[in-house]
Amino acid sequence: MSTTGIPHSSHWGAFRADPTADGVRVRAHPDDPAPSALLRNVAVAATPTARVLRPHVRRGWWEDGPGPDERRGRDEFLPVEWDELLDRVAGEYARVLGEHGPRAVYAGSYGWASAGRFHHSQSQLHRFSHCLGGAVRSTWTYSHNVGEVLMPRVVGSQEPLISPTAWTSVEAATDLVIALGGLPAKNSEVASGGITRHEVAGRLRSARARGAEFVLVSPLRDDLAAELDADWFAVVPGSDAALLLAMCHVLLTDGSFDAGFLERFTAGSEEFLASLRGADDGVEKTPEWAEPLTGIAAGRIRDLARRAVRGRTMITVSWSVARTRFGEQPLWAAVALAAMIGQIGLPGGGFGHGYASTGGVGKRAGTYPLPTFPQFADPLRVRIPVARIADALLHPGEPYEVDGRHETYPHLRLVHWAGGNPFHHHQDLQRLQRAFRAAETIVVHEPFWTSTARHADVVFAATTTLEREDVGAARYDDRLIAMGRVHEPLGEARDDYEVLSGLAHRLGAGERFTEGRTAGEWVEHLYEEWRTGPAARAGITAPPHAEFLAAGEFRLPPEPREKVMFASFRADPDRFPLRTPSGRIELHSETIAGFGYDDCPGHPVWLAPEEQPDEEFPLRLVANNPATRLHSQLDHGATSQAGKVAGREPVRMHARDAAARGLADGQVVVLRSRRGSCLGGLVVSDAVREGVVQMSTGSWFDPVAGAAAGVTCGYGNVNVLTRDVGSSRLSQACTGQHATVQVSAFEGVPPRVTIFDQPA
Ligand SMILES: Nc1nc2c(c(=O)[nH]1)N[C@H]1C(S)=C(S)[C@@H](COP(=O)(O)OP(=O)(O)OC[C@H]3O[C@@H](n4cnc5c(=O)[nH]c(N)nc54)[C@H](O)[C@@H]3O)O[C@H]1N2
Ligand SMILES: Nc1nc2c(c(=O)[nH]1)N[C@H]1C(S)=C(S)[C@@H](COP(=O)(O)OP(=O)(O)OC[C@H]3O[C@@H](n4cnc5c(=O)[nH]c(N)nc54)[C@H](O)[C@@H]3O)O[C@H]1N2
Ligand SMILES: [Mo]
Repeated sequence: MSTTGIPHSSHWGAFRADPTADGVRVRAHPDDPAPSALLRNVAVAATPTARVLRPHVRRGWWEDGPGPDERRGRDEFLPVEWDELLDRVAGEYARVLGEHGPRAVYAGSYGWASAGRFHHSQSQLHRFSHCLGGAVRSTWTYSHNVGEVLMPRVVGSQEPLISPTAWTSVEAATDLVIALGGLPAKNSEVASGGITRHEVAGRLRSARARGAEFVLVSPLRDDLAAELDADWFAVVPGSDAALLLAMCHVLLTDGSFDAGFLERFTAGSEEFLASLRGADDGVEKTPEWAEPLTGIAAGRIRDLARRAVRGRTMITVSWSVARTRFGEQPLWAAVALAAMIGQIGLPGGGFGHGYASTGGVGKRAGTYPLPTFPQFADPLRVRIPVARIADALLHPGEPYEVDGRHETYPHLRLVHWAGGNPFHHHQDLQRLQRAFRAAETIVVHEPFWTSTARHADVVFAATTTLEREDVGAARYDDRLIAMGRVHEPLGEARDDYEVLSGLAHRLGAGERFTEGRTAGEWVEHLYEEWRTGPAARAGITAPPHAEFLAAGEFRLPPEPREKVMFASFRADPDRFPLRTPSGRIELHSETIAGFGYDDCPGHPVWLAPEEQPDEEFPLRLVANNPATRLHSQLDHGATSQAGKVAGREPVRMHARDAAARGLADGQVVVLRSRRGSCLGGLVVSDAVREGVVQMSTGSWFDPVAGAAAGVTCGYGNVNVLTRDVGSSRLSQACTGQHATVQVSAFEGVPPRVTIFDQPA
């Protein structure tokens, strides 16, 4: 690379860093056409603020030993010596494994941690537990759990969410983009594992310049860039399935749907079309039926359906639309609508799930192998759906259903988390507190005093990515980045690898876990293994490690072809059938129907979420991903802090809703739901549909400031409000995107935010 600085990478962009007297200076990668403002959050990681500088234990656990404990989350923390603590934790592992076996250990450890192929906390922890006979793990993601379960049943794979038709194809060929949940610029700033070039905004702009038109279906107007001149359908949150079914009904009654496509490429279209006519419930799914549900005038729904069959149409459903109660329905209904339009498998047409939900989706096919840290096989193979963690901790031994199976929650006694923040990502945080208090030991690796660290018994002080070397690479990016160490570890922080090595040695698995390599040796080894093995076999000529380091990065060759999802299926469905029972797109699934779930029947239907606005909680909350940070990461960083209002997480509301409550822009407000309450800083905005409030995730859960203010969280963690219930028995997915709430003025002096202080 031509410019100076230490190459490094993050989920929100590759960058160069220079150590300075008081921290680090960060600059975007020179080839990035649209660097993310999130880069300005990075510098704070190099300061002691909110850092775990030494290993700590909770006093009650240290003195009284493991066990369910009501003090968890409010007890004192003691700094301890590394060796003493590793001995104690190894002893606790030996106890739990000896008395109860690996089914008593939970090492799912969901979370995004940091970029880098070796120091990936979750991979590290999984390898560690696989060396010890396994542990209960989680399956699927908070991001797109519904798609992970439903898409294989409907179209035979996860392609619509992993690698849909390429952006380049949309840019070149799409006439109309219908974006449910939008294509928010904020989300495409992030891509798991790292991203060198942020291209989504540019692709959308050039599609628009060519003449493509955009329809935004979302309660928020800014889910699509203003420059795209979108037609805004300010839909009622959670009603997309009704909108889509009504559009299907219009095509059916107009006779303008592609009957030949349904015949040749789908299964179950008869049942689905009959259901539109009311075969299931006697109700015709007309635009007039959908109007009161969606808040969209019947005439506009009818026009949109007719526009959709006029040219090449791409329907995209953001991941958020499925991160809801009955979230299977809008996604399946979108597939059905795209099938009726008949353009699946054509350039720029059909559907996708999650365009712009990250910067990676649709970027490239990601077919090349990447350097990979081996985790070994999981000897236990017991998994719980990722968002059912509190259920599992609170209901050991109890049955639950998922994807057609009857399962039982294991009794989890030892919980081990590295690289995730469940007290950010999970719903109904007071319930999660009860769940954590039911465990016997909670071990957390964290660079920062997050709320999860504060609810643990053992807090291992972890290094940040800036404090170590790694190789950066991601499925949707075309660079390998030689991530360099930017500064020495703060305090006594250690790499997750070093901590786990210490535990593994004490438990007799040290040699297997480390294979005798230091972290630095591993990084070089992963690169060289990749270079001489899978990369060479894929025809990639990468330089030896020393040259890679000197260059700072390596650029992968361009992908061989532009991707159009299901193009070969369309060309010859008998030779290239989908991996569904029928080999076709299943508009009605006998398999799913056979499960007998009333919360997810055999074809897409309209199901109204149980929690509807009422007198007590009249507003619909949209709890989306934040614009100013990645989840909860670096919430104390410059960009995140600049976005706060009155020192709290902003909550946006329409002017008429604010006026009805006598609320003014900039004031501190209280949000309440059936689960809990938090403070927020009010922003009055006409970009929000009336009756909706929007508050992003990721402000750290601050129960101390909450207690001072008489609320659950005094800073603005939206997950004290959300409901901890699965999407349906099919996917059991996170439904954190929605809740019903009330908002009122906060009376009195807002409490000081304490969550970035060192704990007592
Ligand atoms: N209400 C609601 N809730 C949601 C969502 C929503 O839409 N609405 N979205 C959900 C989604 S999609 C997701 S993906 C989740 C995200 O949830 P998480 O991925 O759990 O959130 P992060 O804040 O990214 O947590 C990562 C943690 O890893 C730590 N970390 C970083 N690097 C390292 C490291 O090297 N070692 C160690 N030990 N730790 C490290 C960070 O400090 C941070 O605390 O949230 C979910 N929660
Ligand atoms: N800046 C930033 N980018 C991120 C992340 C981050 O934390 N910060 N997180 C990353 C991760 S892990 C993920 S999984 C993705 C998440 O990607 P998404 O799930 O797509 O993102 P969200 O921001 O949760 O939601 C997108 C929009 O959906 C709209 N929406 C909500 N409910 C409804 C509804 O019922 N109907 C319709 N039509 N629209 C609705 C909201 O207005 C919201 O702004 O983002 C990734 N990108
Ligand atoms: Mo996510």
